[in-house]
Amino acid sequence: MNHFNFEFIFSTLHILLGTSVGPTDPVVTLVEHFSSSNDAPVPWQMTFQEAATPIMEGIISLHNDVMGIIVFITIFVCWMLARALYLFSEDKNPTPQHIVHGTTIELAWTILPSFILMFIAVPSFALLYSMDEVIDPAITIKAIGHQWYWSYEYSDYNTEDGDTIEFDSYMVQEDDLELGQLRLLEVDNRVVVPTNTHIRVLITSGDVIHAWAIPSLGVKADALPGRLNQAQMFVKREGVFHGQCSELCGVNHGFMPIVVEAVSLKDYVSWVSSKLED
Ligand SMILES: [Cu+2]
Repeated sequence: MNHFNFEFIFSTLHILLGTSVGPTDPVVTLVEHFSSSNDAPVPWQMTFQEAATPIMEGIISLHNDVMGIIVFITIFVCWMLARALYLFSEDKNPTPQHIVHGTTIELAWTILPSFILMFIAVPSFALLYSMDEVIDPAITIKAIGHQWYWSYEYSDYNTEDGDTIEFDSYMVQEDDLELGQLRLLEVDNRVVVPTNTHIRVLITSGDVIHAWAIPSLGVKADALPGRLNQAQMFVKREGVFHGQCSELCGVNHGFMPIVVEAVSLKDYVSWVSSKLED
């Protein structure tokens, strides 16, 4: 697991010390931790959910690179500020200098940051344009936002009667949750996709603005009425990926989650045929 999680650390400590504190059993927490992929938020989570697409891997690695640069800049600026404050005193600096400007230093503090920005811009734009690129998709899924649920259409498949795969996806209410299902994050009809396949998602809305977003897949696109937005995903591993509507869309905005289930191509084909038979 590549994320920093307080619960995990506490559980490990409890097991080492042979103590059990709090309502959660540390052993259960630990087992859960190693047995499930981190494709949904966990308590006290500090970093990203685990990446399942090349795009999300790129986002995380760009974030890490930029964080390194931020740390360097922050330390440098704080050091200069502290030093200037410390020396701005008659005791420490009885004869102040009268310099008000200097061409060399002004050139340096203009050009140097612009180089840092260019250094960040190159990988950032490369990532941005690769996110926009839809490479010959094998499957197209249409996600339509509604107040307050999502509906999906798989228009690649048709029966002789002209039926396609269309379904609504509602949140599972708290009272109906089964053991292991996540509160506010589980839906009655999941979006099933195959792994290692280029998938295009067309995103739109039937009423107000919503947004289709799944952290682990690196997808977040607004669903606008009368407009078709496009996103792509290439899921590298099987799993259940949780997301939420990410645009304030009304009172039940927090209750229209998104669940994508990535399965093998074989399982996907049998899912499609079972859906077409319905
Ligand atoms: Cu919404």
